[in-house]
Amino acid sequence: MSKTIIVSNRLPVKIQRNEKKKLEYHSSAGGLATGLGSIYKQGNNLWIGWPGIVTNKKEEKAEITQGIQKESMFPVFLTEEDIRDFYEGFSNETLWPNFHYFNQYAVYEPRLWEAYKRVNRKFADEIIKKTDPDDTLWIHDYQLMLVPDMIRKVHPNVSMGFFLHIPFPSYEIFRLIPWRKEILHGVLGSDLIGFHTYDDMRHFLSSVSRIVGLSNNQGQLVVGNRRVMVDSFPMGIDYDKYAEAAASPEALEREVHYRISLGDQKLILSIDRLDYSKGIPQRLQAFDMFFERYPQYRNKISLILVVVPSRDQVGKYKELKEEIEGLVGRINGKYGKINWTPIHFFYRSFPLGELSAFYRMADVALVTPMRDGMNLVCKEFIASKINRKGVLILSEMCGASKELSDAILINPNDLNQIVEAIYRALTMPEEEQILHNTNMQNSLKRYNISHWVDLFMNSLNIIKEMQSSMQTHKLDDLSLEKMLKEFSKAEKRVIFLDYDGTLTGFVSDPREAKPDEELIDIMRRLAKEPKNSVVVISGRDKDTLQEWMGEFNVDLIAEHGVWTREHSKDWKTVVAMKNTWKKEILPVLELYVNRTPGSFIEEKDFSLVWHYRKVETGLGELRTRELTSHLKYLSSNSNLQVLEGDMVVEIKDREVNKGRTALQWLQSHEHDFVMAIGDDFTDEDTFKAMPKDAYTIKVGSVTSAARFNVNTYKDVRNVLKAMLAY
Ligand code: GDG
Repeated sequence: MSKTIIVSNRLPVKIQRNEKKKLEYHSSAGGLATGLGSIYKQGNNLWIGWPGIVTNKKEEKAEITQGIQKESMFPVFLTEEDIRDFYEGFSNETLWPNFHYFNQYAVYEPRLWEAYKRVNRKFADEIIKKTDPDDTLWIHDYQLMLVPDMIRKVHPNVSMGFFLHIPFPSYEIFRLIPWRKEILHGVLGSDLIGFHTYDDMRHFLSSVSRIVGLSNNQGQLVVGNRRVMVDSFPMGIDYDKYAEAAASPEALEREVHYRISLGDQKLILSIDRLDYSKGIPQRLQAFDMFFERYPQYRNKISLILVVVPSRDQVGKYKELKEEIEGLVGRINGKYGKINWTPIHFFYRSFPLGELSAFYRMADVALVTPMRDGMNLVCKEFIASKINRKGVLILSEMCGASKELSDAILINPNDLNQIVEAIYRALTMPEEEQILHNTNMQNSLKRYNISHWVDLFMNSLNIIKEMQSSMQTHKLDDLSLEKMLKEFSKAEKRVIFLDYDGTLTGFVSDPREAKPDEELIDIMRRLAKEPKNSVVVISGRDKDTLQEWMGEFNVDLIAEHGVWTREHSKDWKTVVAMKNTWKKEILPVLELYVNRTPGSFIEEKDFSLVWHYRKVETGLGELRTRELTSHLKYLSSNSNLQVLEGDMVVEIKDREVNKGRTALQWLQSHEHDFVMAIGDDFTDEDTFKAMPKDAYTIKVGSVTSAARFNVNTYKDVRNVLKAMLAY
């Protein structure tokens, strides 16, 4: 039976040695662990990761392996050196700052990169040992970005998802990493790549396009012969858990207890892990400014500042801790009174019961990260508001801000705005608070953690089904053999061949795509055989086609079916064609050439083509969108068709297409074997026009009307060579 394996750097378990040096296990109640509990605890499913304890002793490793086995976990053991160079090093000193736009803190050291590769390999090796070919894997986060490709190399068909919990930066930031290409290739080993927000996904796709050279179609990429889907899945929380904890007698009891010490002051809550991405010093500065600007609130409000210890072995984090302590001391010293403390500072973590009492009591939550992939604290605060009173101030740099638009959204760099947001929050009428919180609660209830898990897993299934439905199209050895047999028995064989992308690869200057020696040899031998009728059917102009293919005994169809030429006869047009429309369209295309360096116009007898293969990546795509909508507007009442091809936009008469001309050709020639090969959407018309039993072959692995597909023009040449040799 197939199983599901979750993989993350850290397992959801805490292992400690007690006074008697015996190991104690505490399971973690983090959001991810709760959400994924529905998966990894079922049947023979597993969670693989580091158990959070360093040991070199064989017996202890065996004990831990056994100890967590009953919790469906399997350990990957890391050494002190791994933790230092892979975890604290490359993960937290290279990827974390770069991905959070703190590039000034990022270290780019080859030694750390080597450790990252080494430990990713260590994870991959352990995962591979546990994986069967039909299993499903879900790999989590920035520490393990190379793992998917490492696994894919061993298990080409395994179903594998990857989710990034932190932001994916814009290309301009990501490109700074010397190993950017390897990192992207690593992640692209997955079938489904998930991010918290659409912006993260957009940034990732733009890096893939610029660095790896793969463009996407609505988030789908074709990597080798595999289709990969990229999408956003905003992570939710275990809503009921927080709502129930806040409503529990324990939380109420704690609130009463705290209130006795605090009196009736209003409370502002701030909870984060110690991290520079969370904007804690900026938040404190804004708090200071607030008391300057609104002195009437001195004595009346307090900030509960919870900072959860994290990574405090890393230099930048130590400095941050000292900075926060300094600021808290200064503010408390400046405004504090015997009976009033402006900031209650806790550098530790609290059990859920206490955390929940804080959420419950707070009038305002101040969540102002400089960058945050999602941020769950703000969602937990809203879920804990049983009476729906309370105000959330939220940084627009958090993924959560995309969902929680009912919060007071602020730019964390604008301290003035934070100060005014605090004032607005403290003075917001209760009805308004209830209205906003009701909206946010409804959304958080619906998009909760189990919804997130289901959505991701369903999408992974969909992409796998899509891949397998495409696989049935692959021209495998069996189908090839069958085709060759039919071909050899036939007496009147018709072979339609598209040119660019089918018989040759793409080059940046279309005039340079001349046939090479191998192709010349194939064409000559194919055409020489009297049983074969070869028709080259292309979008090229007739002169180029004649120059390149005229010497062979083949028929030609040029300009997507405008012109036909039976061997050694004259060119003729299929229908009476007009090209007066060109006068009107040409100046429009020229306007776009003027605005887009590197683009150029190709004029054919009955069509016009705007080429952008040499244009800066991104700009070409942008102009294409503008140009096509402009042209579609201009041609709405005419019989013109605007086609987007591979780095081209083509405008032609709607009446003409390859399919129509190919069909006419076929009707006037006898045949007992038909084959058609092509690579782009214009060839789809040819495929559709062919008889049902024809061998239609698409070059590339995208959905097509063709019966079969092959990967590249090289495979096409191999098929033709096999026909010649049969
Ligand atoms: C990363 C991304 C993304 C905090 N203090 C205590 C405590 N917590 C819990 C909170 C919350 C979690 O820690 C923090 O989660 P965040 O999402 O806010 O931030 P990161 O740790 O940076 O998480 C982030 C997340 O991954 C998920 O994808 O949202 O953007 O950076 O659940 O409740 N829990 C307890 N005591 C505390 O004192 N028990």
